[in-house]
Amino acid sequence: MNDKEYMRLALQLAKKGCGWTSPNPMVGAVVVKEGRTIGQGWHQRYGQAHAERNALASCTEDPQGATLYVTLEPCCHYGKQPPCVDAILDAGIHRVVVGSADPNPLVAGKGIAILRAHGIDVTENVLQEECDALNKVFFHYITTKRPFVSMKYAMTMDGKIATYTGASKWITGEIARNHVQRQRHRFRGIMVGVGTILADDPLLTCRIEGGRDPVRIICDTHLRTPLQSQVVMTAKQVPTILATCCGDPEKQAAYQQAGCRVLCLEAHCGHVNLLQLMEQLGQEQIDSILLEGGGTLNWSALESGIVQQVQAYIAPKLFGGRDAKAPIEGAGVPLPDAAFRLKNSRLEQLGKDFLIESEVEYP
Ligand code: AOF
Ligand code: ZN
Repeated sequence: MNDKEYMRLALQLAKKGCGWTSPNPMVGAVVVKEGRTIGQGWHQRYGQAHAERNALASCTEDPQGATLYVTLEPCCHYGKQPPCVDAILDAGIHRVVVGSADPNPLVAGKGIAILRAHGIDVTENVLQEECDALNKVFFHYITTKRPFVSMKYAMTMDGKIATYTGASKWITGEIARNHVQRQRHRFRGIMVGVGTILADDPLLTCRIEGGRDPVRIICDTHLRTPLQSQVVMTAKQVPTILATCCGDPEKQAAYQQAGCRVLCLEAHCGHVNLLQLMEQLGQEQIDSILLEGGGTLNWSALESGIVQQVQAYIAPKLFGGRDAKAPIEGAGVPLPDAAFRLKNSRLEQLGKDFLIESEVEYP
């Protein structure tokens, strides 16, 4: 096997941490000695041992003189864990092959510099694109301190998210809907507007076995969420945040008694200030948010510049209907030239449906 093949193995190991490592990265590592894979490890859970130490601890032979493949630059700081560079030096590793550089200001090239200063042969940027893509959430969060927001919606080929009667169950098939459930496991928060609560009374949990529920965030400027809604009724089991501009202590208390947290924020154009909300959620270690709309919140989110990615699930169906809703409403842009532009689009077929995933390109 060559460097790329070992790095591919390290990437597969890293993915096993998906959903459990946030707000830290997914990382995988492989130890290879004279062509034999003698150790493998990954970062399993936030706060626990890093991938490099797990791989070294799993070695079936003495790693002295071996090569370590790791998807992210080894750390050199004391955080919840001791520096990985120390473990690499102690183990007598001769060569380190790295996928992504670590933009964490505590590391940022210093990990690699320390290894080189100790005479270790370091090769950088092996499968860098794949390694970077794996941790796009971490890279965004560690550099901006705000959550990575993915706007997700399911629509027909004529761009409708419901029929004119408001019915939306279901637009896409089972495979696409399971894919969405996996996103709910992967993202730390899920955000909707109060309109979605009033229209659909959703639970917003992750229904895959062994999955993790995201923190539910409801943007509710005037506190109109019904106390009898499913999200409020289950707030003692699943963390639920109401983001509001309503400072009425009595109204707030009713939600708090039900187990919700109420975040009172500034207003921005008559709605919750989303940038301020993202800053607060970032401080609470929420590194990623799946934005499940509806149209009013989706537009406000785009306009506020908080959206990094769009995930459009598209069903080969047509609903028609002048009054049938579209995924993004609000005022919209006046001219095609003023469009929000998307880049690095990826297309995936999910049964009969398609997912287009793109990054938002802010000027
Ligand atoms: C991880 N897992 O496998 C690697 C990480 O607080 P700590 O000690 O867990 O350090 C977290 C930082 O360590 C993280 O932001 C990243 O820069 C670096 N590498 N982190 O959680 C790992 N290799
Ligand atoms: Zn480390």
